[in-house]
Amino acid sequence: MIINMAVDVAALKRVLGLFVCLCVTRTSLQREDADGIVYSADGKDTTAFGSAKPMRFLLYDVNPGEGFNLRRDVYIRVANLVKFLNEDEPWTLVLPPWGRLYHWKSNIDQIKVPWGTFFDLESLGRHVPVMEYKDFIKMSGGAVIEEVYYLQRYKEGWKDGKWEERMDIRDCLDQNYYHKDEEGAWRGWFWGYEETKAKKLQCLSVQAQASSMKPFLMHNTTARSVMLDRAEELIHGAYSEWSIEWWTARRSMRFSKQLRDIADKFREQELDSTDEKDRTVLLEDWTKMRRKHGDALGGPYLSIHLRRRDYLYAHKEEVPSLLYAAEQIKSGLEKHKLKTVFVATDAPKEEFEELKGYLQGYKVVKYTPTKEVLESFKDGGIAIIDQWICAHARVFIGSYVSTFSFRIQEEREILGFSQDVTYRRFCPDGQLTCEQPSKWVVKYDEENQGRGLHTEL
Ligand SMILES: Nc1nc2c(ncn2[C@@H]2O[C@H](COP(=O)(O)OP(=O)(O)OP(=O)(O)O)[C@@H](O)[C@H]2O)c(=O)[nH]1
Ligand SMILES: *[C@@H]1O[C@H](CO)[C@@H](O)[C@H](O)[C@H]1NC(C)=O
Repeated sequence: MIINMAVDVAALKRVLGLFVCLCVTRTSLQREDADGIVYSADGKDTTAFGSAKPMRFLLYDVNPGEGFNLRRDVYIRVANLVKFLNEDEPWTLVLPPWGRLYHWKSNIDQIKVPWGTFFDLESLGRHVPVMEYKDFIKMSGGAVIEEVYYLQRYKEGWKDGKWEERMDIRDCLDQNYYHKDEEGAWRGWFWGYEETKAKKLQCLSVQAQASSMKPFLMHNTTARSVMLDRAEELIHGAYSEWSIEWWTARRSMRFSKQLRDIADKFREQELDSTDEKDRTVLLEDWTKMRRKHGDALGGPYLSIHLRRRDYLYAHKEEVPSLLYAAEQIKSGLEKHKLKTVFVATDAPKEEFEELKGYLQGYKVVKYTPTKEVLESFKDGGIAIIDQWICAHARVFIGSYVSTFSFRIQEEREILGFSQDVTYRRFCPDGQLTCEQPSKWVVKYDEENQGRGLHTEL
């Protein structure tokens, strides 16, 4: 049994809670005789409920059609729900294994991928207590989830054409995702873990922000493990009201050390870019990190995210030809007196070669993984390496409304780049200017040293 702890000494008022929670966690772990790992920074403020309440587990899943980068946004909503729950009850977020993603086309095994492959669990744990699904199985003594709520829309749509918060148990609109086995247990995808079953399944029609699930989870169910499927149905709530919570959870989503190391080594070898020179040195503990616009300089290269493939059809009007993309790259390089461009793209090899052909006289760099790296870190890991390298460039140009580009912009915002070298995108052919991405400003929760939610529900 290992409990991973990183205590923030500044949060003295939480020290008592820390010990209480440690006891809770330890007893439940020992009782189950399991070696499950809970990543948790401070055990949350458990003083209010002492050791009386046992740990509960929240699991979730997302519509199978959603891509990697949107899923990361859904995590933020669910993590903040767990953060809220922990103000009153100890809950651990069970991380849904990755797999079966539409864009992950490399011919390798990519299901049941744990979160630790992509993200730094200790960093996630500084926001809310988290654990991998396989540890949940060990800890709860089997792959059994007590209750699944399948979130869905309202059959009749919005009431009077207006969106308003509501949730009701309703008949399931879509029966295809789960079925009952001979013993009466519910079976479904469950991230590829075939042995997993649920004791109870209900459909819940929701129009709600994630935090509104808190009273339901506290008062309408006593199950120790609850799964919310189709969690993307929950929304964040208005940005004006929720931006601090959003950014706090976002900052906790550090990439795994292994992936950062691979990308950093590539930066150093191919792009003459190191954190010291680029002024992008990170503190291991993100809760202590505060950076201002302009603090980061970035490596001596321009980076681009050029989304192709399905984007050519989905956003025909907004995607430039390769030739016109090259024109924009050149003008960016010249403006910033750079000679090197790093290209992140989902384009086939021929398209990359064509683009390179238009950029003679410049150094055009792309990251190509070795077979071992691809096998260990999968398509998701390669995407993260690309994102991390893009995030450290002196200037970044992204693709129109791509969540892949958005995640890079956020990373740059956290690193402290000035906004005019981050929030830029490729314009379609013939347009010298076009509508640029909206600028988001990283927010810190000063009262709580960035450790989470401060508003009362
Ligand atoms: N390695 C790598 N993969 C990419 C790149 N661009 C797109 N992809 C792949 O294509 C997927 C794009 O979809 P996502 O961004 O995940 O998901 P999405 O929500 O559909 O995002 P967009 O379609 O870009 O808005 C990524 O997850 C990657 O698998 C890139 O520059 N590098
Ligand atoms: C939760 O319980 C309350 C109180 O019994 C009830 O009014 C409410 O409808 C329940 N919520 C749902 C979604 O069933």
